[in-house]
Amino acid sequence: MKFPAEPFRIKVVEPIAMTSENERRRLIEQAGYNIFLLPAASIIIDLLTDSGTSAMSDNQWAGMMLGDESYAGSKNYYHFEDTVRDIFGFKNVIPTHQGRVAENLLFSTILKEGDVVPNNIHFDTTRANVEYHKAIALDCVVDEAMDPDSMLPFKGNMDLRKLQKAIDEYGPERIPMIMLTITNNSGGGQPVSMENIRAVSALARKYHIPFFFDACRFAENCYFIKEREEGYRDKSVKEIARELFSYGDGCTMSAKKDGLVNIGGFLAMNDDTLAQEITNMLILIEGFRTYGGLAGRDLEAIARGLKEVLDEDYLRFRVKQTQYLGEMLIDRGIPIIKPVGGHAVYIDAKHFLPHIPQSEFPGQALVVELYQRAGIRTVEIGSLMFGHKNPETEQDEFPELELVRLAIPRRVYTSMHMQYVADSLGAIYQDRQKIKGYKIVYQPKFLRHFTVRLEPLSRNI
Ligand code: PM9
Repeated sequence: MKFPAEPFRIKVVEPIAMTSENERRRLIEQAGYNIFLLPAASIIIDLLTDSGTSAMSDNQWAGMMLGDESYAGSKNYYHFEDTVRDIFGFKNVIPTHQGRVAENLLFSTILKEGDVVPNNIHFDTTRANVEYHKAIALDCVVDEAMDPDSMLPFKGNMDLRKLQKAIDEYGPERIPMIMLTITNNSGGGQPVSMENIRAVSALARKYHIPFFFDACRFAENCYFIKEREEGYRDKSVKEIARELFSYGDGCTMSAKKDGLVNIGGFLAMNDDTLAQEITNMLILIEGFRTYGGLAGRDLEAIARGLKEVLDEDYLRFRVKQTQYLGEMLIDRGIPIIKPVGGHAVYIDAKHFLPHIPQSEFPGQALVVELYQRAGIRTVEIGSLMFGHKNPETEQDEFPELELVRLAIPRRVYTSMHMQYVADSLGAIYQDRQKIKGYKIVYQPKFLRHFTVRLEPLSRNI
């Protein structure tokens, strides 16, 4: 069989409200054509994000009942700490309530104005956290990452020449840290190879620059290494993870992805002095070091989730379900980023809607159309998320890739749900000439996609 069946049975169900197209048209207009401002109850299939949307297992729910809610020293914290140490291998483990707080604590402790943080591609919260400290978030991913048709097996790899150039140009003293996002979310959920990780680590060590992972989807990345990289087929995903993290000095983690939970995150690192400084900040903004903004029961669910996510039957299904959706879209002629990544299928909106210029947000136009017609919520990763005015030239600048991401929550939707998504997109693709662009009527100063408001352009194309 090409695609495995779901390796779980469904014991609890959450009904989906089947809203009408008219109702959805009214709701999206009220939401300023911003899908973040929609009531979730109006959505049939929610592919906005794979973050915090996982279905927990019976084992995790059972663990929730064993929550020790002591202010300090909860037994769940020790289980969580042991589990993180066992998989990630870092000495100090600092819980946070989600990934961006881990980023914020790390960057506010080590960054100063004018510093540079290279990464394959910074995710939007990572970039915003770096830039908030007036530092430069530098993307050094391989060029192939920008070519939707390149079939490179590790399209999330760091381009070592770009990294070396950054070190030469800025000097190691301006680079307090090198990061690597596994898998590379903003570049299509593409994995990074062990070979590349080893090389980045060697370069970082040569210049005494700390090397951190953005580890949100580490298990999916390790599964790709097992499947695609020579020498790893007979290793367990856990062994691969242990080796991978041994090349780094620490990581930030949103457990809302490969922790298989609805809330939680952590920072882990070997440096005791840095960990102490961050823990002092943690107490100020999140809470004591044995809970970091989480309940004891949440820590228990993360500890159990981190063990479950390494199950290879689960990972095989996870990666293949995403691939199944991707292949159904390819069969319908829809342009997507290839090869299909781990947690999401990314539609190439520039080629889906070539008649809409990036200044009129083709990715967002497709997102809105898909919600209106089929009740499917997705997210734009393109001109709306990353477009900005260059302060020197006053010109609008747009990212190279204009994507619509179909992120698949873990253990939530069946293959028939995927079929519905593929058929709906197939029907929209047939009528794509009728879709129009949008203009912005309100935007905040940063992370504009969360609260932006838009209006459809009335002109017919
Ligand atoms: N990622 C995602 O949908 C959720 C937020 S935006 C709707 O992909 C990486 C690689 C991420 C990420 C979140 C975070 C932040 C850091 N790095 O959401 O703060 O993909 O837990 O994690 C989202 P938190």
